[in-house]
Amino acid sequence: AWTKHQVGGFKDKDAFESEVVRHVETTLARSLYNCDETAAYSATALAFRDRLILEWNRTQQRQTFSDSKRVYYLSLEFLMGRALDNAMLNVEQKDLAKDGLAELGFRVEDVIQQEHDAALGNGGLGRLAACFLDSLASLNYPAWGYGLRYRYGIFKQEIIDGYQVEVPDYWLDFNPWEFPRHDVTVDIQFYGKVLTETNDKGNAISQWEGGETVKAVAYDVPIPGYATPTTNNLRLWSSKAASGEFDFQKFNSGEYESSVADQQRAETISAVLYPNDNLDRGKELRLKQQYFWVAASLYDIVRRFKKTRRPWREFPDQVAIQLNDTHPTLAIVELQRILIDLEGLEWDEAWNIVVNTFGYTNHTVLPEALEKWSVPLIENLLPRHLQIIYDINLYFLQTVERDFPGDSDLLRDVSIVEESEPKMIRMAYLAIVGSHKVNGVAELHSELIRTTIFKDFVRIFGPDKFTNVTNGITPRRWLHQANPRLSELIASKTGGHGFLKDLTALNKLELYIDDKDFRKEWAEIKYANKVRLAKHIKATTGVTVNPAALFDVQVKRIHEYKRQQMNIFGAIHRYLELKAMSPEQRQKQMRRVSIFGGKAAPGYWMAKQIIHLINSVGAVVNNDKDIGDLLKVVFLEDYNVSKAEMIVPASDISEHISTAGTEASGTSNMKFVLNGGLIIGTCDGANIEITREVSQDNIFLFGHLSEEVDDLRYAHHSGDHVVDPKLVGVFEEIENGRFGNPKDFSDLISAVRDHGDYYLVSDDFSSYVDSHAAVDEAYRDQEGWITKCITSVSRMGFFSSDRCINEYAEGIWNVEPLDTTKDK
Ligand code: 26Q
Repeated sequence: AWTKHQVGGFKDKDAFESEVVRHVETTLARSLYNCDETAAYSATALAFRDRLILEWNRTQQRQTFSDSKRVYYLSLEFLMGRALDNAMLNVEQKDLAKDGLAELGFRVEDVIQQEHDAALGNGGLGRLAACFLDSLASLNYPAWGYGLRYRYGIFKQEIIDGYQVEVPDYWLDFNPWEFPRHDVTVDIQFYGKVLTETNDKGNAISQWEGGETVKAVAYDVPIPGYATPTTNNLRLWSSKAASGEFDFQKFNSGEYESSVADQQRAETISAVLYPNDNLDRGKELRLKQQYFWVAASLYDIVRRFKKTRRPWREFPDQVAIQLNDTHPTLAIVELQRILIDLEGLEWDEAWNIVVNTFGYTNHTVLPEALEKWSVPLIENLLPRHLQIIYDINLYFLQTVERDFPGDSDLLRDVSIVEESEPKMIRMAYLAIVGSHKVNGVAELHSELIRTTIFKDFVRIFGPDKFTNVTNGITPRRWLHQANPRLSELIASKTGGHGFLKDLTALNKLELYIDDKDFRKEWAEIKYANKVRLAKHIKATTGVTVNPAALFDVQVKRIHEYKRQQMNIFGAIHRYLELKAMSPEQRQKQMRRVSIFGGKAAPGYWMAKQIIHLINSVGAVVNNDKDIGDLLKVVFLEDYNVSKAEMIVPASDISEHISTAGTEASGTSNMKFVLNGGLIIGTCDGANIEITREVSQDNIFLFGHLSEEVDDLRYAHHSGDHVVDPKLVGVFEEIENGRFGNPKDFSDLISAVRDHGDYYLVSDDFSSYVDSHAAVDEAYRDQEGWITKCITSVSRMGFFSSDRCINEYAEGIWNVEPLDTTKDK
């Protein structure tokens, strides 16, 4: 058994306070009299960080001595958000910090807000990686994350005259949560050529030589688990010129500028996160990032394994590596290269080790997001890797030819090398061939990859290689941290905070469904969260919204498949209907606030038009005296993790309305329901499993099913495509100039009307509008609504990322938690 101050915390409030004061006066070199909120944040963060370090060291020692199998989660994105609030809550000392800071004259909530988000990710995939780290630590799994330490995270979004403007996110000015390890470096090679010789046994030996070298420097970030001493490590690599590269020869011989240029080129590798979400564009720098990070991580993993002095065949008993999408697929090739070229293993023995080590998670079926790299690009940058990829493909196709003789269509279809001009390497196929398990992220999605994009591989490898692990979210950040009052209310009814570690305990709430005081408190919490968001909306957009109105929220990356355009068309339709009513009739309508947020990839034209349309509609609707409180449309600038923590708890209904079959899972859907909001959504991704858990009565589903999508798309091109009449009415008003220059929005309209409506906006529009009418009716009955919300929350236990991580651990990694109570 442990006591709280042993788990990374402070002995008491005074101990905390004196550490804060010490950091203000020494580390920050300031006097207490000119300590502002920024300094208070810095000192508090440093104080908590100091406490984490001790458990972090102990955890690493414990994991090394126990010699247990470790999980390595390779992700190009970790969308962590803020660390201080999370650290205080995970060591269960936020109350202590609150009291201590109050004595120093600060409010803990204000201090927390000073922190800059760690925004090393685009959206769902990056946030999933962050939730997984929280669960791995909270469940005591020996696990490391490996990623890139981008100098610039996802850009900051400003809205100027209704348009998105991107501003760089320089976040490293003061970051107490990272520890540079200048002694942990790896030299990474690029370009060069392959020399092949024959050894004494007559075997060909290949060596990759020459080229340029860049140094990878490790930066470590502690990841504290909730209410456990386990503090895992996230290792982020930063690129630097290799010694010799910033050449003193050059420097002295007057080539100062070119020597600085070499250095800058090296540092460019980890300079910036690519801001595309669900889109692959084959840029060389992106491939460099991938190899740089993969090679440094594998070197590190192999070095750690070698210290155990075990034989190579035991590598997969010690190491599980999970590939977060295809971005780290080169790790498969790199490990094979290490084993055959550097360690001298035979191909088959090496390949066996490789396949048993890796697992691959697919996050998308969208064709434009499936990664491909051109052969000439790889050949130039990584010549030896291209050879190994060709060999992997050769041996793979030989087994296919053996098992399906004469099926040349099959050989062409499953080949890792696409026979195009130029030839392309299909990274997902390489990842499948080089892994022992492939998983999708929700049931429908896993079924779709088995039956569509990867169906041939199911024939070849059999069905057992393909599996599902439905995504989850950490209830620590997405309930306890984001919605502290709701967390306390739940704790008071379920017997303490145990539900934060076993989320199925939420089902005890259903016992209180008729408890008047409980329901009242529930409603008050939701209202208070809406008031807080209303204040934020007022402060940032100037729009006054009524917290008693129904808050209708869609916050996520802007993408045509996610259909924010359908949402804003729906809002326009609502506006037109209100305008057409008599004042008496109008006053009987439900009040709504339509809230949007999300970033568009900088080069994504359609997504940017959607943002502009939302803002243009807001400018008209929000200033229309006929409408008043009945409808407001707001776009919240710079949606990110810390904003989500405020927005999610304030929603009544949230929109998860992707074209069926396109959203692999979605995870914000889970966050909203967990915080007592309901969903309007399509039968897509995890919406389907949410429906299974909370029941059909507690979710507003609409639209066509994924089985129908192909036929509908086909029909659109057969000439008789008719746009839904309500949508025609919406288009007419846009084209009349009611929301500004219609030219600004013409591509949004023609995508639906003239270009085949690929995302089925028109097909789903009337059922979407009907479903919103059902939402209004349900919300009219406030008591009925609260019952739906409580019931839903009580049934959300399945969606904890703890459940999800346990499934990976058992079904894919074969790892077990490490007992933390048996310390020496
Ligand atoms: C690829 C190549 C080059 C540059 C960028 C990329 C790239 C970057 C990010 C491709 C895809 C992504 C991100 C994908 C993503 O976030 N997918 C989401 O993953 C979530 C977690 O599984 C799911 O819930 C979402 O449904 C899925 O869209």
